[in-house]
Amino acid sequence: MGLWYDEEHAGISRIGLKVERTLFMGQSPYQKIAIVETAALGRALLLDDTWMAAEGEERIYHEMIVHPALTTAPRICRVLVIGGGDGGTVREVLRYPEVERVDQVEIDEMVVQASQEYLPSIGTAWNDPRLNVLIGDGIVFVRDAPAASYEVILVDSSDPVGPAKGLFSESFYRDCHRLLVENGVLVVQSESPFAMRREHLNILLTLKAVFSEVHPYYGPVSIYPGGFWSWAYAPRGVDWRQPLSERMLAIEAESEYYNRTIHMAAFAQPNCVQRALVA
Ligand code: SPD
Repeated sequence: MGLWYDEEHAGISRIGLKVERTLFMGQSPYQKIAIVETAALGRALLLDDTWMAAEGEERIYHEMIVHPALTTAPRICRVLVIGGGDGGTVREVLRYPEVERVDQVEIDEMVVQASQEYLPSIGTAWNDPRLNVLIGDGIVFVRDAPAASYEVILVDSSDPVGPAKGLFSESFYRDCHRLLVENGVLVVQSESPFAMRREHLNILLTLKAVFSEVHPYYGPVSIYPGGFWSWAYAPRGVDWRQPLSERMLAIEAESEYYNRTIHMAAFAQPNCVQRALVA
């Protein structure tokens, strides 16, 4: 049978992978951190026994959290990433030559250090001179940062429990709105529309209280509950339907999953979400 690592979801289901060996196990001030070698998907990161990223399928999640915003915002010189301590999100952001600076604010230094050591295939851009990694609380950072300092903000958090809970609050979204320039975009990971319907809708409705438009979009992530995940695109005057052709061509040529057709299709909304958003 061998050793299996299971994420238990809501006490009624499990997402399990066969584990060949444990590479890192630690307890930071914020959470339990594990990095394991799985038989199916290579090395994988878990926080508090919840799957975060696995080498064999992380590209879908990281391409989807980054490229819809980065192909549509007119200017993308200054990008803020909150969370994302495994390095996959900043790797995708730094594929754009127009990006001049990425500030990444991650609360848990141990996640960054363990990922740098054991997940080098995910975090391939740690040494990019445009990247400025700050260890600190994203909530405090956005509260104190000056208005209109970023063209794109990406929130690559864990689930809305424990250390990430405050990253789903209305006051946090208000600070993100203030930090964005006109014609800027905020994207947040927004849980599973099926396995975490209540959380997903709460995120969309909370964002809607702050941004005049909110557009959820969807894609597969096999190691997350439900296997089908979502992100929410909250623009200040940017149209998600208009990716810039030159940028799209360059990005889709090298992506595992993301392309123009996926971009357009991902924004199709299930009826249950549509109804909740107009109610
Ligand atoms: N259920 C897990 C949700 C985690 C989303 N963020 C993952 C971080 C990958 N960079």
